[in-house]
Amino acid sequence: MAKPIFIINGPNLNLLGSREPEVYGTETLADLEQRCARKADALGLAVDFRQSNAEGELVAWIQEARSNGDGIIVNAGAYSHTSIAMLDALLACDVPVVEVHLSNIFTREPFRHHSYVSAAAKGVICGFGGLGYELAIEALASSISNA
Ligand code: CA2
Repeated sequence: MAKPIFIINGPNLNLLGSREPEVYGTETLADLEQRCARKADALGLAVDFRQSNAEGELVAWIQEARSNGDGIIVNAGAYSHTSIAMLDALLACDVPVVEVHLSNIFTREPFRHHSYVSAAAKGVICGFGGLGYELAIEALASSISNA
């Protein structure tokens, strides 16, 4: 039976839409969730969309997705650049992982240019705002149907 795609969002993404629209756009996290649900529905998939500011909770959700999900989309926020714990949890997953960032991390400060998460990802999408989440769902849909 098909399992949902886990969409895991990290720290401060709950603030989307409230500040820095020139970097992160004007969509709120709730808007993003709705956008993902609509895209997944059109592709016959289900999504489980979550956000946490706590690294341990994010690790626990990745572990949950190992058995209860068909794939993972992860925007680890600032933990992308620091969290070996999230990397290890993702490396332990057999399901495909797509990393997403709203902004283009490579045109920003040098400390954002490296992401630990990328080493566990099948692919990385950044710089397309909320559209990046839809592209990630499409990419996973094709990985899942070819599995
Ligand atoms: O571009 C992305 O999606 C990021 O993952 C967003 C993170 C940032 O640390 C990464 O380098 C790139 C930050 C998310 C914080 O989002 C806010 C949105 C509005 C107001 C304040 C923070």
